[in-house]
Amino acid sequence: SLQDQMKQAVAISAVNQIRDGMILGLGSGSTAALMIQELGARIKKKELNDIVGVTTSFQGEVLATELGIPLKSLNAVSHIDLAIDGADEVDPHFQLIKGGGACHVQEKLVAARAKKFVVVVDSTKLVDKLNLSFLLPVEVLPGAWHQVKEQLEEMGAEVKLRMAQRKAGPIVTDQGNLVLDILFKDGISDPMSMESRINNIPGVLENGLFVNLVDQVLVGEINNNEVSVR
Ligand code: DER
Repeated sequence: SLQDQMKQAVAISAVNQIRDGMILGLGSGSTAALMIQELGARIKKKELNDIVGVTTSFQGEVLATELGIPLKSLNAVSHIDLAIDGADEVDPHFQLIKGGGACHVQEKLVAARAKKFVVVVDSTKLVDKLNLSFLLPVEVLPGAWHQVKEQLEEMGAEVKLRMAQRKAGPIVTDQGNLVLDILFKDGISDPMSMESRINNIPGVLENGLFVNLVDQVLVGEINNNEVSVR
């Protein structure tokens, strides 16, 4: 599909920024997976050498392991040179909603640690205002999900516990927590204060607002059927 072509184009353009010896933050989701595949191919062809990856999910860990990309834990690295990850929404100030894949806890740790954080998206992710359509994920301790749901509702949000597809009951994250997906009917105009307000609720571990973390956004878009990146 066109969207897949856009994702592939931005994934490749991000990999072109990688240099030998880098410690890389490897994101989660379908666009990041294409980036990891491309990285694995270049390592296999010895076009890239001495790369160390830090993953942001079991998804990334499984894929990178299958591709033979050397991995280290976050605690084992002194820094991250470049982190590459997808996003669900990007606003004009480069603020993000992430967490469509419920991986935003480790993704934000890696993004915050990286010297350069590059986001790879297809053009459908660009929005004027966050949370008008894409739900904001909030990772909560399993024992606290109901009271957190009520506190978010008091803040004016619609709140849904994210249910699993091929498992009975709610999804469980890589950290063993649950996810509440929330929507403010007028969207989020001040992501900075909203991020800290939500994370300050007892029982909340993290939410999918990524504020002032992005250094560069690579966008695949279709201009006269060409996929361009900017
Ligand atoms: O879950 C995540 O944060 C992913 O990075 C998501 O934001 C983007 O996933 P996609 O590339 O499959 O659209």
